[in-house]
Amino acid sequence: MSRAKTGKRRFFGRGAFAAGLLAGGLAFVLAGCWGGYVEDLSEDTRTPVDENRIVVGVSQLGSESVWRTANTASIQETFTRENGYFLIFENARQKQENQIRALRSFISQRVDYIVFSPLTEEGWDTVLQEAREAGIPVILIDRKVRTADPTLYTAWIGSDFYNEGRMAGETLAQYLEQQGRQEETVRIVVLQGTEGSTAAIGRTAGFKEVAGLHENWLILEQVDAEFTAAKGQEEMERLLSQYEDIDVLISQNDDMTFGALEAIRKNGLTPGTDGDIMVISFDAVKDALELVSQGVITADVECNPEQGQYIRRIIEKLEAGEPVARLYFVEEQVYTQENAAEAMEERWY
Ligand code: GZL
Ligand code: ZN
Repeated sequence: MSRAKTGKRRFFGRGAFAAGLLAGGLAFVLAGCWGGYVEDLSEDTRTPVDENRIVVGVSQLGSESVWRTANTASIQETFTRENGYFLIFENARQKQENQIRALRSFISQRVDYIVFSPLTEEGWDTVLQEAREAGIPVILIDRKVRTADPTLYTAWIGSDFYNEGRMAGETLAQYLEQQGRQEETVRIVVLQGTEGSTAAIGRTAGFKEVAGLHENWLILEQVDAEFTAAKGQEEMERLLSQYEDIDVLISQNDDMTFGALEAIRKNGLTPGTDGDIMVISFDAVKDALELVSQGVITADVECNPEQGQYIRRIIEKLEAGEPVARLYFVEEQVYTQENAAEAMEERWY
């Protein structure tokens, strides 16, 4: 719905917003909160939210990993004043209730668009119905919501996590074949990401599909290590104490991998393609690609966090009244010792 066409200019949102800012500022000055110094606000040079700027409310699920930080940076460098946006950015610190509260505040501020990465898939219908009643389009990024009513969001941008899981399995199979290990039992442990998150669900299912094709693969245990380095180390220490022979670690993000590598080394074992434990990871952040080029991590399945421009393109289409697809998959590939070094050059995260 383009603002010009429908005349549906959300001045109220921006107007209220600007008024709020001004009033807030005025109240702040009049209250003498600056220690008695009262600025003559009639000279106020601040530009209220320019009525042609598009107000975007973003609820980011947290800052648990290098990937997440890069995803946030991609959003913040896209929705700038120069690009014609007014960004309201909230970090939910891994709590769904903080995301729901943020979405409700975006609705009451009548933003033009709501963008969020749902921590886990369940429990969003009510707040998404409220956004629809307010006429505010919702764009999902990264993870998905499980809902019986797909019209509750306009579009989703993210990765094909199921395919990421399959790529991890297929790459592991290639390396084991090169090593002639098609017969012996291959004992595998899996560090999963946040339970109930689309990334963990998809990567687990995709890997399992490939594992099912190799009857000599034995998945000893899969455990939620919350996508963090600390939890990854803690759970890997426990797995190493519980199983005397682990051949492969599948770790669903690089942060958990960094923690797990610490645990493996502390246990006196050598991680690596030719070491005691072969490691397959996800995200392919710069520091992990370094380890891939050294053969410490055998393969790293990329998960592209740079979604800001994809979101912007969708918003611009909506502004122009053009139809948008519901699903947008970002490009990504698997990195091994063959291609990790060159990828590191342009990797900024
Ligand atoms: C994947 C994203 C995952 C990353 C982790 O798109 O949801 O969450 O793989 C992040 O690094 O914590
Ligand atoms: Zn073994």
